[in-house]
Amino acid sequence: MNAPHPTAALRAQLYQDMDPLNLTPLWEVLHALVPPQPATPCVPALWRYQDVRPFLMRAGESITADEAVRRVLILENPALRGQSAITQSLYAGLQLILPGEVAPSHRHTQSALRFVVEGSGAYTAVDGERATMQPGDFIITPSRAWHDHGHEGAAPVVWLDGLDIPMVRFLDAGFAENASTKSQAVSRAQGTSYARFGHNMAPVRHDAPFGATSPLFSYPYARSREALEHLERDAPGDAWDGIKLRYVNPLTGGSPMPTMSTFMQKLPAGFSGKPWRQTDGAVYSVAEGHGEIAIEGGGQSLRFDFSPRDHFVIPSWHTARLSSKRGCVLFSYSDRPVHQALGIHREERLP
Ligand code: GTQ
Repeated sequence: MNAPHPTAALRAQLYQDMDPLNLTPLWEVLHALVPPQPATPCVPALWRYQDVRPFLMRAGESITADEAVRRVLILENPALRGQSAITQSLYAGLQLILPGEVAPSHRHTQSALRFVVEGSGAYTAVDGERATMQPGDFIITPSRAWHDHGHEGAAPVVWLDGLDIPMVRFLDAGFAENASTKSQAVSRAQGTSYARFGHNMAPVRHDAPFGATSPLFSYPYARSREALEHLERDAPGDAWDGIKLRYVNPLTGGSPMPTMSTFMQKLPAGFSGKPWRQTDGAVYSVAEGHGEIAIEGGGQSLRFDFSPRDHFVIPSWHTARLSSKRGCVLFSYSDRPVHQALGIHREERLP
């Protein structure tokens, strides 16, 4: 029997002796800390709406919007259970509001986006102005803006909530407060923000009312879809994305929120896209039609067929490829503006 290697014993003793001082050797973890390429713990996942909807409706029978404050089922990445996260930086949930309900007014540091999945007639009120929701509308709740949701229509309304909750938690920078009234007072007519900022024009004397966030807090589906249809007819599509547009803050041309980019794309009938990968993990909501997403990464290769109102996530630096036999429309969001602000965004379009 050989004695333990003297250096091994020396090291083991070092680790043990310094441990109470909360000291640990870099050389044991360096490779994992500075990986040769992104090594996300996240995995690809798909939530079929037909599977999720019954649980949303049961949530509707189990708790009121008022009691829940926000009646939401969180879409948790299967590899991040318990963390309320769909990627390391992003949160996603499906929120249900029933006729006559109010989700009471509050505000927080976290930015939120809504993408309307089912039903119409609910509204989000932001800073004194209501935006009525139709399926496919993209709505913003800026950081620190008071917001409440209500529903004066006749059938359940469900929307996707996309928030930067994990990012703000990582930075330990979040503040929140509840309003003293359930519904904020309406101080501006519906459509005022759209008239001011939604027509490639802006008030001559304005300050950005929400700082770095878009002053346009509702982007109606009818307008986005019209643009995509027009481009599908009259302009060449992209071999990776089909016809894809990014939503912009009209005052800056940048992303609508400082922490999240949002996109809408149309895959023409018969589209078979080329593969790509990007550092920003992305969450998708299927607005219309059917298609297929193939995702490779982390030693796994998966394919999901998707249908309207389904949701799926493509983790960072996973290779993905979209296709659709009969055409479809997809909404998506990611943390791209943060990658870009830090100068670390990377995208690879593969042949
Ligand atoms: O509507 O304000 O899904 O604060 C999670 C946190 C929705 C909201 C969520 C929130 C909200």
